[in-house]
Formats: sequence, C-alpha cells, structure tokens
Amino acid sequence: MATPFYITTPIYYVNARPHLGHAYTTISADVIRRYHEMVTDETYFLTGTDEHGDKVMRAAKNENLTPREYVDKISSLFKNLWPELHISNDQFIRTTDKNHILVVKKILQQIYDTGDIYYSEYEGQYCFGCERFYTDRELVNGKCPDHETKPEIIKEANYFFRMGKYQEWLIDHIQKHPDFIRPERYKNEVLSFLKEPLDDLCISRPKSRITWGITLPFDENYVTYVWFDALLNYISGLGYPDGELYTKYWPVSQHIIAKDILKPHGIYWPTMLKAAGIPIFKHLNVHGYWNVDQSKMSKSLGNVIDPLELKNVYGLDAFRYFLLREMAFGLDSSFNEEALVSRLNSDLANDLGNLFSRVLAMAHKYFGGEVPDFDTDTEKDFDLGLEAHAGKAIAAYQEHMPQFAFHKALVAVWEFIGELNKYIDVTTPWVLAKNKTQRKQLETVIYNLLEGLRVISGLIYPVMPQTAEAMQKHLGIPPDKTFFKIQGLKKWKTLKPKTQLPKSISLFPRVEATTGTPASGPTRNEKAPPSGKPEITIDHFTDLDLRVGTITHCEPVPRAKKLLKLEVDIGEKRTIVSGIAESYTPDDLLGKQVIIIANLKPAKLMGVKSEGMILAAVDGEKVVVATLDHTVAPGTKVS
Ligand code: ME8
Repeated sequence: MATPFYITTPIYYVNARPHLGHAYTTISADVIRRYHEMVTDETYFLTGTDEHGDKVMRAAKNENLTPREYVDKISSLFKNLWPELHISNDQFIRTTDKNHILVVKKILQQIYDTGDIYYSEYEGQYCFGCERFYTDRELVNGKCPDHETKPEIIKEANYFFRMGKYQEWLIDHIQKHPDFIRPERYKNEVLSFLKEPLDDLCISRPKSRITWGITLPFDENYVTYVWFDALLNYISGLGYPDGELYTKYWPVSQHIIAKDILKPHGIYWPTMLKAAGIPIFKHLNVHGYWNVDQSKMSKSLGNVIDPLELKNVYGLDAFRYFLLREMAFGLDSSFNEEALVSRLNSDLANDLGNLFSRVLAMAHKYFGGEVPDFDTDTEKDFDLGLEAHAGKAIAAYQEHMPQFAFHKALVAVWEFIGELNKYIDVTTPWVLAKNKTQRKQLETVIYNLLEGLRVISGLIYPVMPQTAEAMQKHLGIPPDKTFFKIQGLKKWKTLKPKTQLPKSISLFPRVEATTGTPASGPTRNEKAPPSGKPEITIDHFTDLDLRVGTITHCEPVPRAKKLLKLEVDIGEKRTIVSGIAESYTPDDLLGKQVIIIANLKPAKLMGVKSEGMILAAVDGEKVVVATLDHTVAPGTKVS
C-alpha cells in the first residue's frame, strides 16, 4: 500500500531574485519527492514565496512599485523558474494568498485564546534585515551575524508568544526523537541553543512602522511578525484544519532548509504548533551553504550565481547532478565552475556517457540493434558478479536517499557504473565477436551490459529525469513511469530479447569551462622539470595529439626480445610497435586502455611500421604502461 510523503522547501523572500542556493534546496526537494515516488509513496511537494514584512516593503519602494505589484513581479520569477529546472512541485503557495491569511489569523486567535500570546512593552536590539530582535548573546561583535550590521535600539509595545514555556517540552521531544532534526550536527546546535533560557517571541509589528502584513485578529493596530506568518504556510498549503491533504500529509511532514533558518524552524515552529495543539512535523532536514570564495552566496554580498545561466550552458541534468553530487548534504560547499566542468566530463561524459554509447554501439554492431538473448549456461561464467553489484548499488541507494545523503547514493550508483565499465574490459566483447563459437558468450555479455544500463537509468531518475527517460527510450523500454519503481529495478533480466533499439545518442557531450583558467594551464612559479629538459610552452604541449586507445590485439615481434606488435583502436585502427615485451605478455595487454601519441611520424621497427607511441613509465628495467582510472571511448583526447 502506498505511504504518504510530504516535503516542503522554505518559502523564499521576494526581496531578491532566485539564485543557486534557492535552486539547490528546491532541486533537493524535487529529488527526494521523485525518489519517494519510486518506492511507491504518494507524495506532495510544496514550495512558494514569503511576501510580507518590512524588507519587502522597502524593496518595493526602491523600485517605485506598490508592495502588491512588487511581490507579484518577484514571486512569478520563482514560480516560472521551477518548471525550467524540472521541479515538480504540486503547489506554489504565496503568503498573500487568501486562504493562508485566514489560517494565520485562525491560529493566532487560537493561541491568543489559550493565553499563550500576551501584550507587553519591550526595548531591544532590532535587525531590520532579519526583521527581528537580537539578544546580546546572539550578536557577533555587537553585529547581526547574517547582515554584519549593528542593530538599532527599538522600544515598542508588542504582542509576545510564550515560547519559553515550551522549552523543556522541546528539549524532551528532540532527545526522544534523535532524527527529528538531521543531520545530527544541527540537532546538537538546537540543543545547545536550548541550554540557555528561551525568551518569549515578539510576534507583532506596530502598523505605525510596518503596514505590509497580516493584521492581528485581536488588535487592528498590529501586523503579524513575518516568521509567525510564513511558517504557517506548511499547514495552510494543505488546507488546515480539515482539508483532505492536511489529514493525509501533515502526519508525515518533512521540511528542507539551509542552516540560516535553523532557529525559526527548530525552535519557533515546533513550539508554535505545540501551543496551537497541532502535532509537530516529522523531520527537519538541514543543509549547508553554497559559498563563493568562502562567503555565503547572497544578494547583499553581490556574489550570486544564476541557476538558469548554468542550466543553459551545461544542460539541466548535468547541473542538477553536479549540485547533488558535489554537496555533502549538511555541509557547506564552495561553488566553482571548473569543478562543475570536471565532474561533468569525468562522471557524466566519460563514465556514464561513454558506457552508454559503447554498449549501444556494440548492440548495433554485433546484433543489428536488437537486445540479444542470453544463454543460461553461459550466464554462470559471464555474470561475474554483475547482478550482485547491481543489488549492492540499489541497497546502498535505498539506505542513503531517504536520509537525504544524495551524494552517497550517487557514489553507489557510480560504483556500479565503474563495475559495468570493468565488465567490458574483462569480457572483451570485441574479442568474443571475432570468434563464431563464442556467439552465445557475446550475447550474454551484451545482454548483461544493457540490463546494467537499465538499472542505472532507473537509479539516476530522481536526479536526472530527462537523461533517465532518454536512456529508457534507447534501451527499448516503453515510456512508462512505473519503469522507475525500485521493485522493478531490483529484478534482473527484465529487458526483452529481440527488442529493436534506436540508434545511440550522446548523453553528455564533453564541455569546456566558460570562465576561469583551464585546469591544465601552466602556472607561474613552476619548478624546472626534473629531467633538466628545456621548459616548453603550452603550445608545444598542445601540438601533441594524445589519445586513448584500446588494445585489441597483441603479439610478439619475431626475433625482437623487447618488442610487441599491438593493434590499438583509437577510433581507427593503429599498429604500434612498443618496447614493453619484457614487462608485459600479450594477454596482460589485451583490452587495456592506454594513452598513445597519435601524431608521431610513423617509423619502421624490425620491419614493422609503427604508427604511434604508447606512454609508459620507465622504472629501471621495468616498464609500466600508463592506463586510465575509468574506461572511456577509444579515441578520447587526453589533455
Ligand atoms: O529565509 N546556500 O527566505 P530566503 C544554500 N522567507 N541554500 C541557500 C543559500 C545558499 N547560499 N541561500 C539561500 C527565508 N538558500 C524565509 C523562509 S520559510 C517558512 C521562510 C536557500 O529567501 C536555503 O534553503 O532567505 C535557505 O534556507 C533559503 O534559501 C532562505 O531563503
């Protein structure tokens, strides 16, 4: 039976345009939602915008717009961005929505009636950026830690929520539910904050100062403090108190936020719910910051990165993959475009993209593009643990995904991709193809590889939905979303033999960074090379045409003790004579990928024309051929 799953993002302030930080949180919510759909959960995903308060009023004024005109304009930037990033939210809530306003008033009245909201005069240090009072303890060198500005002293009569009353209850709840706030470091942070006495929370702002907000139901002269208003979106969006969605999804609610808003979510929100007699949410999932040059990305620091720009340059799925793979959920990460390019080229273009195109190319070359049949007898010899590796990857994936450890889940998937690449190296289908008696073996090998790709396409679906669907199409699987269900992925050998496959496509073309210095560029102050050879410029180096080649045949050269004659596939066939016979036998080398200098002038060695040279380390008598970490397409350029 389907289990409900409810995920929310913060509702973003409309005083700034969406940036990479907002995109990360919202993509994470989308990924976890898609994952839960894969395990047959019924899901609901809420995001939206936070539109009241002083900040917004001031931003509107700066643009000569009324607050209403201004919030409509910026809110639509968020709303229109999400489909472009393949975010599949069910609802986009705005705190200016009528229903939300009704719910806020209802809850305020409810808590006021129980006596947990009271009126009092207060003088305190107020940060206009955060729209809240700060205690001395919370300030860093007398300044707001977020805005790095000195707060102003404000004396006002206001309404207060008896938050302090719920301190012991909250500590107890967190201790009894150790994964209520996760990862653990944030649970500890909240508990450490709760070691000090918890002040009551000022939940009103006088209209003499701010008018853009929800009027308190029990005093016309005040509007509601933005946080007390905004947090309630998580239940107003579900139709609290008696909406069907509320009944179904609130008991399983999970929030994602970054650490900047841990206190409102870890302390204000549960105590507000408790005071209103509403069950509290199930998990608060907290991630770190995307930083640029050690500083948090933010509008005020002027270092924001536009997600649309990256998506347009590198492709949506590559962008989504990078964000989720690069950041360990819970820790900070530094955004760097070169790191993005490097991940894209290594993980996507080389590991996954090449595997996919190689396997499909072989299916076309050897079987006319049909899924081959597999032979049960041969299977015993040619499974080589592949099915077990698939099972291991799925198990690790299922362990990490529900914990929001996306990076670990992706590592598990890429380990399996590595196994598939190794499987090609070990089974050498091109050698099997040469021998008619090994046809059955070849069928089984290609079948297993296609089957492995089927599993991969399912596992990458939450992060890269477009790529998953493209792979699915090229593996001849009918376009049906149930294909991505974990149960189906766990079954091995579900591809139908004789299915005709469309011609392969390139999933991820290799890319160059649009900014920054290429990683291979020369650096200043480089030491002289250890060989004592003259220093060269990058131009000398780029004159070399270095390519990856797969050794497809190898035999000794008669009467030459040191020489082997190799046939190397670099996208075309090359014969290379190499002096490595004392370190390698022909069998050692078959199927290996090596690096060759492809534009070396041909030379004759012992009567055999050699069309290139293999790179190797020469360690005394021993020669060690340079190989690659992962398999790539023959002919791939080395730079
Ligand atoms: O706080 N790295 O809205 P907000 C990672 N309206 N995530 C980041 C980020 C960064 N550098 N910058 C922003 C608000 N985020 C309130 C929320 S909820 C009831 C009210 C993401 O526009 C991250 O999710 O300042 C962070 O928590 C959120 O945007 C803050 O968004």
